[in-house]
Amino acid sequence: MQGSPGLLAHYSWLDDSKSNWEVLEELDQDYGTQPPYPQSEGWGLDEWSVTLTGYLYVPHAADYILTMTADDQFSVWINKGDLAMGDHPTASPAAPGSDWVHVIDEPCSTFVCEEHAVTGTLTLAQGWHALHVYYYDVSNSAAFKLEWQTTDNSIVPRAVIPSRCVRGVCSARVRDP
Ligand SMILES: [Ca+2]
Repeated sequence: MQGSPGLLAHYSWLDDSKSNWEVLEELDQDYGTQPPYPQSEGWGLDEWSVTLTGYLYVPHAADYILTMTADDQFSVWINKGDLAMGDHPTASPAAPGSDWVHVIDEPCSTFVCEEHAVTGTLTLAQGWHALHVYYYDVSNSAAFKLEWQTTDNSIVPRAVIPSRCVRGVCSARVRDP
């Protein structure tokens, strides 16, 4: 898989009133009460999102537990089969026949949620898998962390997914779910 370590991050405030793209290496981010980019550049404190897309390298075929710790709204999808990035998940659950698995889904039905962990488990083959992560800050502080481990903790111990195991891609079809 070519490209730099990290995932392609699309930051958006108020439906792309402001937006920016960058490669995000660390899947453990704490923005405090600030927006991802300076308020002096027009970014608001709240109601911003980041969509991370790219590929995840799975080192061993195994059952994996993913844990996302964040506030407000977040989701994680993994494609168990198709490596094409054209068919991003657009709904929950993914369309019938799709290989996208909605591993983690936190819609934060109370509007604003305190930071908390949500886990999902799935079986993955060794190799690259398309990955799609969505985070939305409604208000207050903003942070997210994405960890993995195998159910047999001796194979892949719980840790933040390392940047060397993810690759971003450039795609005009990347959209918020
Ligand atoms: Ca928040």
